[in-house]
This record gives sequence, C-alpha cells and structure tokens, in this order.
Amino acid sequence: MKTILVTGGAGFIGTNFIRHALVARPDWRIVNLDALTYAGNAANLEDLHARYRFVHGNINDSALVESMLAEEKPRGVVHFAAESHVDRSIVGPLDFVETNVAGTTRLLSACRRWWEETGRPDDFRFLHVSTDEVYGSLGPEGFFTEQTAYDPSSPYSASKAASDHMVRAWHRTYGFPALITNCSNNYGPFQFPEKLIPLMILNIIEEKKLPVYGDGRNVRDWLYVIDHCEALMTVLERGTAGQTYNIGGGAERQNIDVVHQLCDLLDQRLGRGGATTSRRLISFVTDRPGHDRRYAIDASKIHKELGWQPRFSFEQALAATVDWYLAHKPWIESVRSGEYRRWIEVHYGGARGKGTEGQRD
Ligand code: NAD
Ligand code: TDX
Repeated sequence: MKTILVTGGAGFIGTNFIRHALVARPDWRIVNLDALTYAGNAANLEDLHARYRFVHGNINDSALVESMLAEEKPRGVVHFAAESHVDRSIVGPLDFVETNVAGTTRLLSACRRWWEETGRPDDFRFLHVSTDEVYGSLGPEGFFTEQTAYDPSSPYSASKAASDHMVRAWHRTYGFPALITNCSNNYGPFQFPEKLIPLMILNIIEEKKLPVYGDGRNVRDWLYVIDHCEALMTVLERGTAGQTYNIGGGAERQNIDVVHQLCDLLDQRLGRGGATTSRRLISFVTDRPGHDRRYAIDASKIHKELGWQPRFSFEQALAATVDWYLAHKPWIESVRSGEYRRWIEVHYGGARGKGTEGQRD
C-alpha cells in the first residue's frame, strides 16, 4: 500500500482527485490535510472509509505537518490547498499570501526536512498543483507553453506564481523532487458556486440574474476535472522531478458562449423556452479589474512525454456537470450557507444573491 498525502482535498479538485484515485489506484491510501475554509467541505468525502484518512489542519502548522509525515511516511504529496478565487483575492489579498505563498513554503520546508532525514528516498515526489493564470493574458493568437514567461495579473495569480517559484527553488537549491503542473479552468462536480460555471447553473435554476463581466468575450480553456485528475496521477507517477507540465482541455470558449450553452441545457431540462428562456437573465456587469482576456494551453509536452490527453468533450462534460448540480440540492444548500452568504452580502451588496440589478459595485 502506497500512502499519498493530499492537501486541500476537501475542496473542488481535491475531492474529485481523492474519489477518482481511490478507485483507479487500489494500492493507494490517501491522507487528506485540509483546514476547511469556506471552500472546504469534509462531507464531500464522508462516505469514504477504506484507505482514506481526514486530518483537519492547516498547511501553515509545520508541527502538525511534520508529525503527519513521520507517522504516514507518504510516497507522494499532492498539494492543492490554496485560496483559489480571483475575485476574493481582489478584495482580500493577504489570505492568498498567507496560504498560497507562506503555506506552500512552510509545507515545502517540512517535506524537505522529512525527506532528508529519511535518506532522500528515490520514490518520493511532491506535486504542486498550479494554474495557467501565472502566465498572464493572451491576445487572440498563441498558447501558453512551459517556456512562457510569468506575468500574473491578479493577487491570486501573483500568489500562485510566487508559490511556483518557491517549488522550483526547492528543486534547484536542495534537489527536492518536486514537480509543477499549470492547468486551465476546471469544471465539474463539487465546484464551489462562486466560480463561473456553478454560479451560472444555480442562478439559472433559481431565475436570478446572470452577471457576465465586461463584454463577455474573455476566453477560458475549459478542462473537465476528471481529465485533470487523470493528468495529475500521470505526472505524479511518471513525470520527471524538476519539470513543469501544462494541462489543458483544448476547449476554448468565450464566457458568453458558455453562459448561453448553460441556459440552453437547463431550459431543456426545466421545460423553459420562448418568453421564459433563461437567456433573458443575462446581465452584463462592470468588468473584473485586471481581467485577463484569454487563456489557452499548449498541452503537447504532457501528451508527447507522458501520453496524457483529455477524454471528455466540453459538450458531454458540461451536460454531466449540469445534471450533477440538479441532482445535488442538499450539497448546494450546505456549501452556500454561512460564510459564503455573508461574503456575497458584504462584497456584492446582495446583487448576485438576490438577482437585483446585477452590478458588482
Ligand atoms: P478550492 O478553493 O475549491 O479548494 C481549496 C481547498 O484548500 C479547500 O478545501 C480549503 O479548505 C483548503 N485550504 C485552503 N487554505 C488551506 C490551508 N491554509 N491549509 C489547508 N487547507 C487549506 O480550490 P480548487 O478549485 O479545488 O483548486 C485546487 C488547487 O488547484 C488550487 O491550488 C488552485 O490554485 C489550483 N487550480 C485550480 C483551478 C480551477 O479551475 N479550480 C485551475 C488551476 C489551478
Ligand atoms: O460571475 C462571474 N461572471 C463572469 O463573467 C464570474 C464568477 C466569472 N466571470 C468570468 C471571469 C472569467 O473570465 O468568467 C471567467 C471565469 O471566471 P472564474 O470562474 O472566476 O475563473 P478564473 O478567474 O478564470 O480562474 C479560475 O481558473 C484558474 C479559477 O478560479 C482559478 O483557481 C484557476 O487557477
């Protein structure tokens, strides 16, 4: 049995990763360290018992991390824990520095100390899960490759860029066996409804305004979360330490087209159309400050070197995602209570929650 330490496993991608990996890798045992911020939900994984352990704690708690490493002796660390929402980073950047920069650095330090003390085992690897947002914004042409210079725009992407630099430094300076992946926008089950796709799905269901930033023509390269999880397992098992791998879905879409597609999928399922079409709810609102125009990933390195490519089409996986949200109303209610509701009230004056005029400021 091989133990993998996952950080941030009660969030969106981590939950999917743990659920998928426990099925796909019968010889893995997973220990999940998560601080359960507003974005973490231990209930996502409460049905898992065999080969799974949850530890409630913070990556900044080095004593806890050190004791977990000593006890669990993991062969791999998959580091998801982060503050992950760009809009939140604009109104409150310090949490992003604390977790994404300081937390990642403390985690690296604890892991390196343990790795050295245990004789630098050859089969240990640390996989840092990062974002394509570190590369900044593209014009209408071109793709991000692993050689693209870092040029982050938001406090979120700047904090992820800093964490990537730390991971790279730990490899170059200490020989620590770390790998980095930079992926595009994920979507799928268990995504917190502050991100574009789940927010729009829930607002359509509840007939609230659909706040589209700016002209709605910003482009994201959508990656189904299960494809992402398979890519992460591939990199953890077969990637080369010290290397970076870009992961993309090959599904570039303008935001407004994604919103139209979600309206149409839900109209079919909810029996709406004509004068009641959900497209009537679309509301163009003030643009996000520093809003990156286009992201698009060149994923040829991971394809050529490790044989990974996405399995799901955007249309197929978007429909599956809509169906998941329709079938999981209690999950939605539980994650939208408490802190999330308060944050929306404070920062959006209830506009998004209540579907009033749809303006952010
Ligand atoms: P998420 O916000 O849904 O989940 C983050 C998880 O980390 C939560 O469970 C939270 O409780 C936990 N966490 C936060 N701070 C912590 C701390 N200090 N100590 C321990 N746990 C902590 O995020 P996600 O969308 O699942 O993203 C996971 C990772 O993937 C992040 O590093 C993010 O930057 C990266 N990423 C996400 C996307 C995307 O589209 N969602 C794309 C590219 C990269
Ligand atoms: O209400 C909205 N209206 C809107 O037009 C929201 C929430 C978003 N948008 C736009 C902004 C972006 O162009 O939709 C696009 C996607 O927005 P988000 O879902 O907030 O994602 P993004 O900012 O692109 O970042 C995401 O992908 C990269 C994740 O949140 C990051 O964690 C990841 O690193």
